[in-house]
Amino acid sequence: MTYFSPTDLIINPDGSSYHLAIRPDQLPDQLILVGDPERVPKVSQYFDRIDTQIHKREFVSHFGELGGRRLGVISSGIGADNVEIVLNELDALVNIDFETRLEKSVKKSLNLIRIGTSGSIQSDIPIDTFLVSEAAIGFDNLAQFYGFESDKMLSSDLLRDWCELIHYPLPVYGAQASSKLVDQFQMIPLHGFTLTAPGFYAPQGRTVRMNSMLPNFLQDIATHAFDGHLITNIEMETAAYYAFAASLGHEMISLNAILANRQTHEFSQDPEGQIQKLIELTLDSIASHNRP
Ligand code: R1P
Ligand code: URA
Repeated sequence: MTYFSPTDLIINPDGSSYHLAIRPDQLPDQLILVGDPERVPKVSQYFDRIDTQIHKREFVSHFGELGGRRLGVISSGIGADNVEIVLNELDALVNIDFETRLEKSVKKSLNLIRIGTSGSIQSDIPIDTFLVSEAAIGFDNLAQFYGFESDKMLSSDLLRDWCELIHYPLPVYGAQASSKLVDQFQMIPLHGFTLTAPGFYAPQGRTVRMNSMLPNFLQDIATHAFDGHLITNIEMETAAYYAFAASLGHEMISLNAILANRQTHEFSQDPEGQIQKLIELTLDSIASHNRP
């Protein structure tokens, strides 16, 4: 079994993972992942009890119980680079023995649900709706460092052809959601194909005072179907979550509160209310799936 050295897998003196500061004995296997650290108490306020609260940098974790099931919520901050840290450390916490630093022979699978916000790029996907990402394409540079491997990864040949159509010069990657969790969230009628951008402004077709090198980016991705699917929405984490979860053997789904419509230029009048509704829907689903 592979051994991980103290510089490859950094463990804090209290036995917790380097950035998340979580110990293996603390981690529930049902986790909600949010971007904003301030969203963490907005989720955990619904738990029957909170037994663990941890805060390091942008990573805030609350763990507890709901309807007899242990669960937790963790914030990642913004972006795929943070997802890289979160998923590596979550996987290490369950699949590496922190005493011996050896990979465990029997692997554990986590159930991961992102509750995030996103912008629609199709005029018929309105603001103040929820959307399940069935798959996501990542424009960040993680695939240049990781050989993501899973039957959930999208075809790199098809992605290369699509990048030509949308005039995008760099390699991209893509992966699918957990089909088990897609089934669990069938009560959300809107399902789509998500683009994960490496930034909020020009990488999502927004220019404020800086011009974009790809001025037609938004129109190009909105109108050129990938493998028969039009891209529905843009955010900043989902593709990385899907690629890591698929490669490491975890179940993952990304749920989006659509706050912006980039075609009609509308933005939600009540973003916090929308996020709260999505939190309640998600926790109801987790609680009802736990009932015998
Ligand atoms: C940008 O404002 C942030 O909002 C979206 C994007 O993915 C990015 O993280 O998600 P969250 O609301 O979950 O952070
Ligand atoms: N989050 C994003 O990343 N983009 C949007 O347009 C809205 C929320």
